[in-house]
Amino acid sequence: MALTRSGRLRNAVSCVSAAGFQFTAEDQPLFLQTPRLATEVKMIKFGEAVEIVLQGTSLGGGGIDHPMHLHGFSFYIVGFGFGNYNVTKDPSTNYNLKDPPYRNTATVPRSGWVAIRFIANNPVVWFMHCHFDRHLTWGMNVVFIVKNGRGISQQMLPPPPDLPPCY
Ligand SMILES: [Cu+2]
Repeated sequence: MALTRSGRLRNAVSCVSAAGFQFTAEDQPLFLQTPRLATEVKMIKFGEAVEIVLQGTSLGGGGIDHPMHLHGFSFYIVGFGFGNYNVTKDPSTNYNLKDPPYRNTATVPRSGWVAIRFIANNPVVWFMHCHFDRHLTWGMNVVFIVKNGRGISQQMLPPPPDLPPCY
């Protein structure tokens, strides 16, 4: 599964598409069967409008649907489709901006994609992951760090004074 975000990261997806990578092709390069060990953290400014497109792939024999859950926010499911997400076509043809569902979990269809949107107004570290535990352990997850805003109510609370220290 590939993850993108509007702005810079959406442009990154355009680059991938321009290179001709087919996320849902029958045959994928063998090296993609082995995930790369990494710490994936995306920084988000407080109050930023975030759009994430979750792209399903054909890795692992075509895969299955993935229930992707985001902690800390509910989001609008603004679009979905099958095959590769097309950054120039899909927002105008496969998005529902009139009455999108409001959820905290969205199913990425097998060999398809889903687009979600939320306002990052809850500063702290948040986890987004596939709700199949097996997939979670395989690395189908990401961490978002929503930065503090300027207002006092837009910032993470400090630790309580009686919080035990780490040793
Ligand atoms: Cu999954």
